Amino acid sequence: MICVALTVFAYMFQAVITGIHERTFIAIKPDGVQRRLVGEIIRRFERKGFKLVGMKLMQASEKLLRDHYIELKDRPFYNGLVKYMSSGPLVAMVWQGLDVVKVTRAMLGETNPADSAPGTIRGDFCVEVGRNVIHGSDSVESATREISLWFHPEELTCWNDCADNWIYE
Ligand code: D4T
Repeated sequence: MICVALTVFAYMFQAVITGIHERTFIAIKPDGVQRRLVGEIIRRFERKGFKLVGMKLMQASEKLLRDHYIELKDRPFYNGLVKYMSSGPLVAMVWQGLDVVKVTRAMLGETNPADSAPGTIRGDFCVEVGRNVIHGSDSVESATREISLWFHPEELTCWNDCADNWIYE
């Protein structure tokens, strides 16, 4: 019930929610889907202890991607990035948990896979910045914006996690 109220509140007021209800937007990019990395990536977040509250396989429109990457619109790679991201299906997800934005960014690795440590997703599964397999929101504010861009409130599911007492003290 609290979770549903927080979801509606976050959508109505673009409110930033932290603590164990913090959420982030993660997308397995078209190269991640084509390379059959979906199961491996989801497994990592699940085993960490985060909770999946939204997921869909979709081919995103150029319009959605232009909005998503609006801050990069003046960068030389922007058009190529939008084309690649719209070129095939991706998996859009919302994950929830304590410090989920910061922790999932660490699990992703650096934007450039060459700078990503082994053990991170980009460090383990890719080599070039333009095919870096996964996106994750870089701040709680970006997460709020991105979740409302990619998901309708009713597409997010609040569910009781029976492992909560073993993940949080
Ligand atoms: P995303 O947003 O995909 O999680 O990436 P980051 O948050 O780690 O990095 P970003 O916003 O700076 O870049 C977005 C996206 O653009 C691609 N890119 C980036 C690229 O193709 N060429 C480049 O030179 C850079 C810097 C990769 C990620």
